[in-house]
This record gives sequence, structure tokens and C-alpha cells, in this order.
Amino acid sequence: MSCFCCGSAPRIVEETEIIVKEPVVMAAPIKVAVTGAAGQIAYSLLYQIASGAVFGPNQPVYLHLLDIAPMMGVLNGVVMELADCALPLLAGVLPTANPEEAFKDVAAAFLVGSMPRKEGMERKDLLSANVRIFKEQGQALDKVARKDVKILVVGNPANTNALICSKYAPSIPRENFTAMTRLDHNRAQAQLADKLGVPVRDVKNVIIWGNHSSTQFPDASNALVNVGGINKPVPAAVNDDEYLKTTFVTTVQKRGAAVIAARKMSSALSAAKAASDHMRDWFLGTGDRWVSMGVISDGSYGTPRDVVFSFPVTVTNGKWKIVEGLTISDFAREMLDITGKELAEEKRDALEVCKD
Ligand code: NAX
Repeated sequence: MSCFCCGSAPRIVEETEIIVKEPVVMAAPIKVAVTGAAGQIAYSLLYQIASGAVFGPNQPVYLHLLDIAPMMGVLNGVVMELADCALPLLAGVLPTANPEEAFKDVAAAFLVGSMPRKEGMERKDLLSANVRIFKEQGQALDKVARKDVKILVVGNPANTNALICSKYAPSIPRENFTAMTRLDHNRAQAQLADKLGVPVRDVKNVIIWGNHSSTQFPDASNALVNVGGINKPVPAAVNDDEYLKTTFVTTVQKRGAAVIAARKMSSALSAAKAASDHMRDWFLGTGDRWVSMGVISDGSYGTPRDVVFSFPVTVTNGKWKIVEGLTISDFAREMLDITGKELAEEKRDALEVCKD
């Protein structure tokens, strides 16, 4: 008799046949902090971290969850739900309102929590409230975190918050403080894939330059699209320079506002996915792709030094490196200068607040 599905002769398995599997080697658990843990981004992010999507399938995690004291009741509900997920990689959970407890011995920190913009609040007021939070959290990280901790700032204004956090944690290398522009990067990649009618994985090397704000510069000029196994430049494949300089740029810049208009709440699922992507690539490497990360600027591409600026980077062995040698067109120069100027101004305002 042949097999019903493939028509081949059935394979007779000897009773004595033993299938030997490689033993799975589990690493020792690492401690991972998430701030704003009772908020909407964390609600998606925590599952991704605890399920192995960020640090790999053989890396157990101990979650340290920080939020403010009035949110401890809500946070307790999140802790209950994490337990109810019965996740094999979740070694333990510590909910707390104390930054020093939250950051003790952590190998990775997702700084998501921040003060939301309230009605009538000026941009400067928001900056000032958040700079204070990130100053305090920098001091706590400096005191109790591992010195090789990798820190991702998501809470806005993310770039400048990361800069301030680093300033108040001088014992941790500046390279270990990054800001999230991966959501913008993923949005840009998705827009190009849609325009070209290809799966999103077939587009790579888009770049987000500068600030995670409306001055960011989404740049497709070095992006590649895989067509039939061959990488082709996106600008040639799109064949519409005007689109790449206008609609593409503004769609990505304004995507957050479009999601708020539709959902009546800001991006959370996609923000959590982007935070996972950022940290996973930082820990496990980028392979043959560039990713966008807000990192401390060394002045590359004529950008202001010592601000946290989003660049194209590659990561090997846990260390990021800015992609070098790209040609900057006159249009790109103008866009880089606008976002660089905004970051320099934010830095000046933030340092002013820190003096108090
Ligand atoms: P939610 O308001 O849902 O949650 C924020 C949480 O942070 C709240 O539970 C709040 O109690 C907590 N929090 C406030 N102050 C804190 C402190 N000092 N320590 C610890 N926790 C504190 O906001 P959510 O939608 O989760 O967004 C969080 C942040 O991400 C916001 O600043 C938002 O602007 C920013 N975003 C950044 C993005 C990026 O690409 N960099 C994209 C998504 C998002 O807009």
C-alpha cells in the first residue's frame, strides 16, 4: 500500500529506532527592565520579550517592570496576565515604582515610560517634564545597572531623553544609550514595499536620519529591492523621484498622526514590534541589512556632534557601527541640516532644564 498523501511506499520504522535530539542548552536568565510597564506599548512589548522574540529562544528573562506609584494596581494586572501566559522563558517578574530596584543588574533596559503631552502643553513643557524623568533614571542606571547594559529610549522626545539619560550615567559607555527610530524605519520599508508591490522582506537599507519627530528624513536613495533574487536600487525601481522626495517622506513623517486620527490612540502594537526589532538586532546582529538607530553622533555626514542622531547602522557582536561612505545629495543635505538643527536646539533646552 502506498502513502495517501505522497504516493510513496510507507517507511517501516523499526521498534528499536531511537531518534537522538540535540539537548537544548538554556542560558542563565538575564534581567531586563521595562519602564512605563503599565502603558499601552508595554502591553504588547512584554509578551514579545517574554516569548523569546527579542533575546532568542534559549535565553530566559527576568522582567523588572517600572511604573509610577499610582499605576501599581494596573501593573499588578499586567503581572497576573504575564503569569497566565505560562511562558517557559519567563524566569520571574518584579513590579516596582522604584527606579533603583528596577534597574538593578539589568542587561537591557527599554525606557518606554514618559509624561504624555496634555492639552494646552507646549513642546517645551513636555521636554522639561521628560528631561527630569530621564535625568533621574540615568542616575539610577549609573548606580545599579550592569556596566554593559544596552538602553533603548522609546519615550518622547526619545533622542534628547537618551542624551540626558547618558549624561547622568557617566559610568556606562555613551554607545550603550540609543533612541528608537525603528518604527519610522519599518514604516518607510513598508511604504516602499507597497509602492513596488513586493513583500516587505524584499526591501532593505532604507534610512531614517535625525530626530524621531516630524523633521526626520526618511531616505530611500540607498535602499535595495530584491527582484528575482537580484538586488536593484529602489530609486530606479520606483522611477519617480518626485514621489521619493515628497509623498514618501511626508507619509512616513506623519504616519504616527495618521494612526492617532484613525485609532484615537497612538501607535502601540507597531511601536512595541519596533522596540523588539531594535533590541534584537542590537543583541543578535543585523546580518546583511542596515537598520536605523538613534545613536550618539560623532559628527558623521556633517551632523552635529554629541546629540543622539538617527543613522544607518550595522551591528556585529553587540556593537553598532555607522554605515560609512554614502553620498549625500543636495536635497539630503538640506533635510539632514533641518533635523540636526532641531536636535541641537532640543539639547540646549534640555541642558537648561537640567541645571535646576
Ligand atoms: P502610555 O501613556 O500608554 O504609557 C506610558 C506609561 O508610562 C504610563 O503607564 C505611565 O504611568 C508611565 N510613566 C510615566 N512616568 C513614568 C516614570 N517616571 N517612570 C516610569 N513610568 C512612567 O504611553 P505609550 O503609548 O505606552 O507611549 C509611551 C511613550 O512612547 C510616549 O512618550 C510616546 O510618545 C512614545 N512613543 C515613541 C515612539 C518612538 O518611535 N520613539 C513611537 C510610539 C510612541 O508614540
